[in-house]
Amino acid sequence: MKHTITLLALAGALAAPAAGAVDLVRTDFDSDAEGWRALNGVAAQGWVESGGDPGGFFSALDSGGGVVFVYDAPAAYLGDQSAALGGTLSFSLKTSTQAFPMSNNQATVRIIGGGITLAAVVGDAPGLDWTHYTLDLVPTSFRIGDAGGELATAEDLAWVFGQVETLRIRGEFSQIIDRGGLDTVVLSAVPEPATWALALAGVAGLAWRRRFAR
Ligand SMILES: [Ca+2]
Repeated sequence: MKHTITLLALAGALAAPAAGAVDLVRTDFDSDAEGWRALNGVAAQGWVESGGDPGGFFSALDSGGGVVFVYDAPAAYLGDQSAALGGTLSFSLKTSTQAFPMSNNQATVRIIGGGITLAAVVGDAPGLDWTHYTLDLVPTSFRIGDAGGELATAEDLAWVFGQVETLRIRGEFSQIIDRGGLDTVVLSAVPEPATWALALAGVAGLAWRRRFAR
């Protein structure tokens, strides 16, 4: 019975939603663009003081050239981000129009490093008000190259997250000229699997001793 109770308690702890999550890099756009910029067919871009999710946010206006514009992350998100493996990348997006939607078969997030591009489609297109997205940084979230590529492996993720050169979030979702917004970008880590493995081994060991000490 003790085993059952212990394992149920442990299962509950494992299922808890990232209780020990730690922000590794975070952008709230409180006072400026914090190094973010928009690329690929952008007519205008910049920091907006209010109306974000919450507070300030970053905004970009499509130039209408038929190229999907993206938000390009600053240096704080680049380099060795191995600590984020198994964690999440979350962010908020909004758009000015949902007319003439583009197909959603393009990656929402692209993370590039060491010659490999990890591409992830995260949910549906954003709404006219803020839509929050959370991308789990695990192999099943990513495909290689583009949204239609092969599934990424744990090795692919370890390789790319050890040397991130580019991190981009899609900003454009309509075929007509649209204005997009980005806010509250957070790269977070959860307690490492090794920690959980040790905890599990410890509990199992304890249960074993109890069982045979009688
Ligand atoms: Ca904000």
